Amino acid sequence: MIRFWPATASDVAAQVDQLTGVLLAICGAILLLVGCLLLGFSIRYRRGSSAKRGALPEIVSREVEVGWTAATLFLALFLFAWATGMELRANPPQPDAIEVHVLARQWMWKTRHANGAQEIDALHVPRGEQVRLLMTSQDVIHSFFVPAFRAKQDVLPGRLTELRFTATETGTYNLFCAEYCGTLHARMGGTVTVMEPEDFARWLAVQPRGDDLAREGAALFVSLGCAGCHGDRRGGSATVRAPKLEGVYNSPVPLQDGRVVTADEAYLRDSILQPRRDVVAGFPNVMPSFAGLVHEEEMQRLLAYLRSLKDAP
Ligand code: HEC
Ligand SMILES: [Cu+2]
Repeated sequence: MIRFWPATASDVAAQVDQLTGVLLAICGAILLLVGCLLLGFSIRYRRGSSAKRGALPEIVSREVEVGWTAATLFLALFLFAWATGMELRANPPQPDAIEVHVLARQWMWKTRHANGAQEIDALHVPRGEQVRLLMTSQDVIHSFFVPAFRAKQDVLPGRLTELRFTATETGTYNLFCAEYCGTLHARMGGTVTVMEPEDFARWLAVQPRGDDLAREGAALFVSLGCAGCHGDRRGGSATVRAPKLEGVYNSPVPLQDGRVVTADEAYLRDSILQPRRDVVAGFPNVMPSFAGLVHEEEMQRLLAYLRSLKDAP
């Protein structure tokens, strides 16, 4: 069966459809107008017809010209304001959003829930709760696209991108890669299954899993040698003066060059891969770069660990 319109399964889907419908209608009207004029003039001024030719008649006054230029300008501005406003208001971040790490590679999607449950080319989410995807790619640019949610976001190597959505209808929906990424791009897809929250909790509880992400991250933190500098000074293991990482997540960090940045995931990630870029004020620039030493899945675990570190009371 050919589907002309995807299912409507997220809280923004209906609004996006309205906008798309209006855009289609405007484009259709313009197409129709230009098409009819084209056809009409081709018939009227065909070779050999007796229609009057010669200099343009002066019927198009200046007012009309100014009028239609202004009208199309305002139409364009109106569409811009509408679309941008919708985008900005859609899915404001919620603190209790469900977080899922997504790793894209040629040609599959790996998703990982906070408790360590992993899926391949599949994602299970509860209905009615915001889902926050933290995405990165292991190779080339991909794009995470779920038409039923009207949700799409590029997934880039070496960078963390974020996509938030709230599903409103249970069911199974298509997931596509929407950025050409090589031979099997067309088959790089999967499904997103939306379940009732109770069913989702039950599903999540019975998934096979390793340790949770944060625990695995804690082990990496020691094995990679981070703890040697960032470790607990009371324990005496730290030899270099390095900032304490407890409670750093989402807090403001003053940098050497005077800027103050918020330590979100992207900042933490950059701090590990490019420590020279944002040096914390008052600390020596001695942290080595871990680029090439920490692969993306390890980075997910490290970030989960860093975020789990609460400020000691
Ligand atoms: C040789 C000592 C050393 C090692 C090893 C080290 N760091 Fe650092 N780290 C530092 C120093 C010094 C700073 C502060 C200066 C800067 O920002 O570069 C820092 C800064 C950071 C920051 C930013 C902190 C803030 O308050 O904004 C993070 C996050 C971080 N390190 C994580 C790690 C992780 C994860 C590892 C292991 C993969 C690691 N570090 C290994 C010394 C080290
Ligand atoms: Cu792809």
